[in-house]
Amino acid sequence: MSPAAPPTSRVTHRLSFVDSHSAGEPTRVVLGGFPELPGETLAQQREALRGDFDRWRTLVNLEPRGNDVLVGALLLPPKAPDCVAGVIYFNNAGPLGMCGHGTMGLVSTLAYLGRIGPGDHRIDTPVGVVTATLHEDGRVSVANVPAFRHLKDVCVAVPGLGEVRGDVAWGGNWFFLVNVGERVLSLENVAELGGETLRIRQALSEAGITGEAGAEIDHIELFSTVQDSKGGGVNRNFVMCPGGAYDRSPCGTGTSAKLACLAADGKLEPGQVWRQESVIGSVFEGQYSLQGGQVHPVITGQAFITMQGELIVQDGDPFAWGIRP
Ligand code: PYC
Repeated sequence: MSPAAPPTSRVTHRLSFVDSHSAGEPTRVVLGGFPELPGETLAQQREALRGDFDRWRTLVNLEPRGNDVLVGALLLPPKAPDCVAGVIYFNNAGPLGMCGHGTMGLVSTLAYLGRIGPGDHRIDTPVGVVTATLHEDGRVSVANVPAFRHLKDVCVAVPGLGEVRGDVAWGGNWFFLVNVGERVLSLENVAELGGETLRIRQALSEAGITGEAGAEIDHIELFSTVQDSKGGGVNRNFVMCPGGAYDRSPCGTGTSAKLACLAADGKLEPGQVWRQESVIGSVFEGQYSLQGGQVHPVITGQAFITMQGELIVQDGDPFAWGIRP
């Protein structure tokens, strides 16, 4: 009997990566090994990823190498001038527009690799250029794309919940933001919150309620304000992401959408700091400036590197491209 081929001879692909988490939400930056995506713009390249190259997304993000919470960040040459990097974000459901926590992870990864230092860095994304500032203490501020409220106080009938009211807002992704008053948003009730937000999303879709130009509202954000022992207000959120996993961080694009709603209601002045807690108690700070009447959010948080290595594909692995339906 001839001996089995040594495992290394069966390796067909190697993808180098660095993992991090930002306020608890993981990001996997793919540095190399991904095939070239066709397209003149990052938006076109994102559509190529959604189409013919989708199995590369599932290889990176899905089990057995990834999980439902993980956000992938494919590092690419930028298309826009003066950018330090281009990036396409994606999760277990498909490509994302922008990703706030992912940008903190990307910037911290580039710093960890010694490719950038403290200062301002322009990053090209499929929804526009964002500027991220790496601070001396390791925190990252992301000057996001302009955010705005599209619809106020929309009512949707949700099975088991009755009429749910919320605002539709853009913060780099589309959000439906629901005020749940003083309800406790915590790790103890994430299963219940997850079920409710998925039902809200389904109800919005069935009712034909969308973002601008019929865009799907794929993120649902519940928010509460609870008084702390000193009489101050603690702002928490629970954000359901497109693939059915909740955001462990306060969600950079979700916090941006929230700032747009606060600005539209006259509840937050330009430059005023908004502390947004996540359902796990981690914090992003947000503030905005008004430029030409548009809300320009800046979200600050910190990412930590957790892992570095290679994703390996071996010939004959039935789950090489992820565990998919
Ligand atoms: O931080 O913007 C964000 C985000 C989007 C999805 C998960 N996190």
